[in-house]
Amino acid sequence: MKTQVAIIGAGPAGLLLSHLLDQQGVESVVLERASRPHVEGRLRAGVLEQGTVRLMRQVGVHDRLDREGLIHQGVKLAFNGRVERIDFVRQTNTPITVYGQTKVTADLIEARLARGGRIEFEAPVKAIKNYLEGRPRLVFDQQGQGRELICDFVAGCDGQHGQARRSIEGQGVQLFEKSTPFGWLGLLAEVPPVDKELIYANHPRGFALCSMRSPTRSRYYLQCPITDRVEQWSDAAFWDELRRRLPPAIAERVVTGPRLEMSIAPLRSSVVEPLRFGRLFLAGDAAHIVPPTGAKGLNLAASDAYYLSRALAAFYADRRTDLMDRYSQTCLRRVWGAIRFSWWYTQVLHKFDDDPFSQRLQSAELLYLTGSEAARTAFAENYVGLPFEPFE
Ligand code: RFL
Ligand code: PHB
Repeated sequence: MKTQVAIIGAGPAGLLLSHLLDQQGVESVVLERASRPHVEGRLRAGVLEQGTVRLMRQVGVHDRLDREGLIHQGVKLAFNGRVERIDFVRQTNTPITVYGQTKVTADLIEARLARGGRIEFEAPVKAIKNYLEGRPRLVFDQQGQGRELICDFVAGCDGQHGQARRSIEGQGVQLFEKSTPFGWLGLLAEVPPVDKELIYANHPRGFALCSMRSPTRSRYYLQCPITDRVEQWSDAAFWDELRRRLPPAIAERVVTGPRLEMSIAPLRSSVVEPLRFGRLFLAGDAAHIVPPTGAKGLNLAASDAYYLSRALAAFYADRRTDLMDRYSQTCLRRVWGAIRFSWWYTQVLHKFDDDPFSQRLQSAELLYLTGSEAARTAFAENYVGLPFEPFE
C-alpha cells in the first residue's frame, strides 16, 4: 500500500489533518488501532475555540456543529462563596462553542468516508521505519496479518501512548513534564445543566466543574486524589460532593440522575521537543499533554493539524520545505502558550495542600482575575484561544 502522507491515529488531530490535506490535493491514509465505535464513543473534551470551529467550517464539516453546538459568551468562577462571570465577547469579541469531542470525531469520520477518504480501523501501527532517511514505511496489523504502508511523510497523531512517541525515544528528544497528585473524576448524566454557562469552582474541599454536552445532558467533574478508583464512587457520593463544593444557591439547583459514564483523568503537562524527526511529524497528544482545566487539548490538536497540513501542502505544491522546517517552532510557540495558561489556571483553582499561605494566594489571584478589567481580558484571550500564527 502506498500514499503521500500516512497518518497514525483517527483522533481529532489525525482526522482533521486528513481533511485539510485532502482539501489541498494531498492524499493520505489514516491507520487507527481501535474500532470505529470505540473511537466515536471515547468521552473527552467539550470546549471548542473559535479557531477550531473555523477549521471545521473550512473543511465543510459543520452542519451538526451549527445545529447543536452551544455558543457560550462567558464562564463563571465560583470562589469564597461568590460567583463572578467573565464575559469573553465583551473582553475579546469572541465566544466559545460547547460541542463534545465524540461528536467532533464522529462528524469528521463520517465526512471523510463519504468523500472517499481512507481510514483503516483496527489497524495498529507496530513500527515506523526509515523516517530519518529514505522512504518511510509503516508496519501495521490488519485482521491478524502484518501489512506495510509506504509513504513520503508520516504524521504521528496517535496520542500520548502511541507508536510515534515511542519511536522517537533516545533520539535527542527533550521531555518537559509536570504532574499533579490528583485527577478529575468525571460524571455524565442525562439531566439539564445547572447553569447556561460553565462554572469553575475553587473550594476548600477541592475543585469542581459544571459543564454540559447539550441542554439535557450534563458533564460534571470533581478533583480527586489520583489514587481514587471509579468503583469507590457511588452516584450519590458524587452528587453530594459536587453540591458541597458549589455555592449554596447553585448547589440547590443541581439536578441529579444516574451516571451514563464515570471516569478519572489524570492532570499533567508534558511536551516533547522537537516535533519533527526527518519525515516524521508529531501532532496533538502525541506531542503534548495539557491538564484539562484550560480545555486546550483538543484545540491544540486542531492547530497542530492546521500547521502540518499547510507545511505538507506547500511541499507538494511548490517543493517548499521552509514551513516543514519551521513546523516544530511554529507549533511549540502556541503549545507553550496553552501549557502556561492551563498550568496557571490549574494552580489557581485546585487544592494542592493545606497551607493557608497558598489558600490566601489563590483567593488574591481570583479576586484580581475577576476584579481587574486587564486581568479579565488576559484570561478571556487565553481561554478563547491564542491566535494561530500567520504563515508566510
Ligand atoms: P487522541 O484523541 O488520543 O487520538 C489518538 C488516536 O491514535 C490511536 N492510536 C493508534 N493508532 C494506530 N496505531 C497505533 N499504534 C496507535 N496508538 C494510538 C488511538 O486509538 C486514538 O484514536 O489524540 P489527538 O487526536 O491528538 O487528540 C487530542 C485530544 O483527544 C486530547 O487532547 C483531549 O481529549 C484531552 N482531554 C481533554 N481535553 C480537553 O480539552 N478537555 C477535557 O475534558 C479532556 N478530557 C482528555 C480528557 C484526554 C483523556 N485521555 C487522553 C485519556 C480525558 C481523557 C481521559
Ligand atoms: C468538558 O465539558 O468536558 C470540559 C469543559 C471544560 C474544561 C474541561 C472539560 O475545562
